Amino acid sequence: MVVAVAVAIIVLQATPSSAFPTSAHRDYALGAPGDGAMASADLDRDGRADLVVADSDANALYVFRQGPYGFAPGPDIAQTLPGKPRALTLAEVNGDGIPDIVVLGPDVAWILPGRGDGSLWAPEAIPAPGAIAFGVGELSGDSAWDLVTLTRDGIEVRFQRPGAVVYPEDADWNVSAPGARALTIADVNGDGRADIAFAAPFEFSLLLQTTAGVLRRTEGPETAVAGIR
Ligand SMILES: [Ca+2]
Ligand SMILES: [Ca+2]
Ligand SMILES: [Ca+2]
Repeated sequence: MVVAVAVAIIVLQATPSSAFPTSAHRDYALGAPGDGAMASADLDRDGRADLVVADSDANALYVFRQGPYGFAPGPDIAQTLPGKPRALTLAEVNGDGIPDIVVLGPDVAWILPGRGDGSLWAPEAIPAPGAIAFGVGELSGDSAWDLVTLTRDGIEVRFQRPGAVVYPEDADWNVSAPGARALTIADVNGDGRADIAFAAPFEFSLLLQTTAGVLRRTEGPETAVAGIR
C-alpha cells in the first residue's frame, strides 16, 4: 500500500529577494507494506497527526509519526499482532488521555493502549466471534468507552468494566440487525451522546442514545431496545 500525504512546507530561501519565508505545497508517498486499513490520530501527543496502517499480510501495524518536517519514508514503529488485522480505529478507550488502537481480527478484537510516545502496549484480546464490523464509543453513561461489534446475527455491545481495559466475553446487549453489513459509532444528532448507525443493502438504521445508557430505534414507533445495566 502506498499512503499519499499532502503537507504544507515552509521553505526558507537564502536569496535577498525572499527575506520572508514562503509556503509551498508538496504531495508525496509513504511506503506502507500491506493492503490493510489505516487511521489517524496524534499518538505521541506532539500536536501533529500521526498515521497507523495495518499490514494484513505480515499481521502487523505500522506507526508513522509526523515530525516538524513531515513523515519519514518508512514507519517509525512496527507492532506485531497475533493474527490478521481486518479493520482498525483510533480512540481513547482507557481514560488515560492517550489515543489507543482498536483492531478487528478474525473472531477477535484487540485493544492496543497507546503509551504516549507513538509506541503501543501489547494487544489485549476480546473474543468477538463472527464480527464483520466494529466501533467504540460511550454507550452506558459511565464515561468508559464500550465495544460494539456487528455479526450476521446482529449487533453486540460489550461494556468496559472498571479498572484496566476489560470487556466481557459475552455481550451485555444484543440488538437485532438483519442483513446489516456495516456499522459505526458517532454522535449523529449532536446531543453529546454516542449513537449506533448501521446499514444493510439499501437500508440505513440508527440506534440513538436518547438518555445515557438507553438506545432507541429510530424507525417505526420509538421503542427502547436496551437499558442501563
Ligand atoms: Ca503526533
Ligand atoms: Ca488511552
Ligand atoms: Ca461505558
